[in-house]
Amino acid sequence: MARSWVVILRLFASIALVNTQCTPETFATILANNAEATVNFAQAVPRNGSFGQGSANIPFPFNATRLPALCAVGINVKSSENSSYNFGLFLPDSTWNERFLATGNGGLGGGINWPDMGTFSHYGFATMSTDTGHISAVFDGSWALNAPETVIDWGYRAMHGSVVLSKHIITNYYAKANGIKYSYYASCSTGGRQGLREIQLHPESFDGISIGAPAWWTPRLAGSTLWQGLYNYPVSDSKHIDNSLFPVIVAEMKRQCDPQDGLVDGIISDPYGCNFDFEALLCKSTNATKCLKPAQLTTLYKFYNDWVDEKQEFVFPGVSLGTNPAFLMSSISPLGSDFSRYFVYNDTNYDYTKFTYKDVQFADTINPGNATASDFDLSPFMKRGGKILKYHGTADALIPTGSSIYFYKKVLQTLRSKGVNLDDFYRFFLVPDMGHCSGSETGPFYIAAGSSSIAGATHSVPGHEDAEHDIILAMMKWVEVGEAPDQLIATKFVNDSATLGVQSQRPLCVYPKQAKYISGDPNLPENWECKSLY
Ligand SMILES: *[C@@H]1O[C@H](CO)[C@@H](O)[C@H](O)[C@H]1NC(C)=O
Ligand SMILES: *[C@@H]1O[C@H](CO)[C@@H](O)[C@H](O)[C@H]1NC(C)=O
Ligand SMILES: *[C@@H]1O[C@H](CO)[C@@H](O)[C@H](O)[C@H]1NC(C)=O
Ligand SMILES: *[C@@H]1O[C@H](CO)[C@@H](O)[C@H](O)[C@H]1NC(C)=O
Ligand SMILES: *[C@@H]1O[C@H](CO)[C@@H](O)[C@H](O)[C@H]1NC(C)=O
Ligand SMILES: *[C@@H]1O[C@H](CO)[C@@H](O)[C@H](O)[C@H]1NC(C)=O
Ligand SMILES: *[C@@H]1O[C@H](CO)[C@@H](O)[C@H](O)[C@H]1NC(C)=O
Ligand SMILES: [Ca+2]
Repeated sequence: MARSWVVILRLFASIALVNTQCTPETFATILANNAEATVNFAQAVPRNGSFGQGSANIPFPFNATRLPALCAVGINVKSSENSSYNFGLFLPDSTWNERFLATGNGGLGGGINWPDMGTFSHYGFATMSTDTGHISAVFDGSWALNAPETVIDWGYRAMHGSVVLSKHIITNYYAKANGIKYSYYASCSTGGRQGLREIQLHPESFDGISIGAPAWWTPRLAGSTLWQGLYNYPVSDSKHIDNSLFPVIVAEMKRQCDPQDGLVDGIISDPYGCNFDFEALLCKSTNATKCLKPAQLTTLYKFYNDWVDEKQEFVFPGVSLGTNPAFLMSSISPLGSDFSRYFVYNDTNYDYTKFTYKDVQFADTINPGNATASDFDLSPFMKRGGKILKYHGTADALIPTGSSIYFYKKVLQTLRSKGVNLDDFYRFFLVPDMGHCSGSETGPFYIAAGSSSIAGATHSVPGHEDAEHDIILAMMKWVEVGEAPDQLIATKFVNDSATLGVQSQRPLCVYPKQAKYISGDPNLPENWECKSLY
């Protein structure tokens, strides 16, 4: 089955033909009836060529490289009286697979994601990414100050407008009678939120989406990011945990939780099943180092547990056991403080050290840019045949893993009474030990999703370019052939370099199932099985 699938894809790739020129005039003609859209450029890129906008594209300063021969296009769209956004297209020449794939952004950043577009163009997709209406670094939210129209572009408007116009452009550019066969989306983090928001507002946009660690609950995530940083301040306080203790904390979590999942392998496969004894970190004498004092332990408790308000109401999940706390604890992340300053209070001098739950409640009422992807009734997307593959690392310090579990459960609570079986259209995979969107020291994590390119590979999983190992191919197979993935096999390459070969592979299971070790070499996927815990 897997092999014939690849053959089918190759067949599509070989029959697509372009009969239009890659020039600004071509696209100006296609957009002639759209008063808001302007062509910035159209540039032919030869096979194995590169494309990008250099350092002017702050979050994506590196060119996409080793591209298939394609046409790179830039379009500007006026979105209100005083705002506009740009989007870019990579339109493969003879290798077009008659499919469209859009990708997204990271953090609060703005810029066209040419690198991920390049990765996905290798499958044959015509790819698109938008700058969301501004140019900024991932950790910079200052652009939002008194710019409500730009915040709306970032929230959802730029993505939707870009998707609609891209489909129009692609259909006309290739001049194929049947137009686009299938439309997809793949991205992580803010990109995950953008994809979810798009299918909530416009279920018709995509046939399938691959979503990683989505930043879906915007005011809560930003608020919690700030709140978790504030636990550890001021530095002079006895509750402060110094940077030097973070490795000690992670090591103790690994020591206790790694074996509790059934196999000592340096990987905490089930952080939620770990019965962790925090007090094991307590200092045993007054002069002891590499240990915590009682006040510090209280900070740690808060950090690894859900944030609840004074009335014990849930606000946002904490990070999971095994996550390195350095990202949120060693400084106050602008992802939290900039959001309050520039999106909520419009005040550059806002004193974020006074931040409390009341500020989260206020941010909830504003919901800047209407960005929050909290329409849990995904049945319109399901009814049009849409499929969702979602993944989240269990050691994510930027976006707590629990926020994806919470989202999943909310959708379940919304749809189960309607007789829906989530597995029929929405499958969720936890990736043990993976950090934010990609990366793990020892755990297999690589599934060829967006924002996770690997050294020595243009795309996909070298040596395993099939729907069992590659989430993009799994998504296509589910949408186009109707075969859903019961598991995905994640790969760990030696030193994360595809040219050095595979170190280990392991199944990722459809939530809430978990991979359990059977016997034999634990680096081989066949020695694991996906099991229900009850
Ligand atoms: C493709 O381009 C890269 C540089 O991006 C270069 O190192 C490589 O040799 C080129 N390969 C071919 C086949 O031309
Ligand atoms: C990146 O791509 C642009 C556009 O094709 C090109 O002008 C530039 O030279 C490239 N930069 C590098 C470092 O290859
Ligand atoms: C656009 O105009 C409105 C109304 O004058 C103003 O509030 C806003 O700051 C302007 N800029 C943006 C990017 O929204
Ligand atoms: C800040 O500006 C946004 C629009 O950009 C508005 O919705 C919000 O109410 C303002 N905040 C305050 C505290 O006035
Ligand atoms: C702790 O350190 C202080 C100062 O260095 C020293 O005077 C004291 O004897 C030490 N106490 C113990 C129990 O080692
Ligand atoms: C925000 O989006 C929701 C749909 O999720 C819609 O019902 C609502 O009208 C939107 N609000 C604004 C202010 O655009
Ligand atoms: C992997 O990286 C380590 C540390 O940088 C290095 O010592 C080792 O030689 C590398 N392995 C291979 C096969 O390149
Ligand atoms: Ca383990």
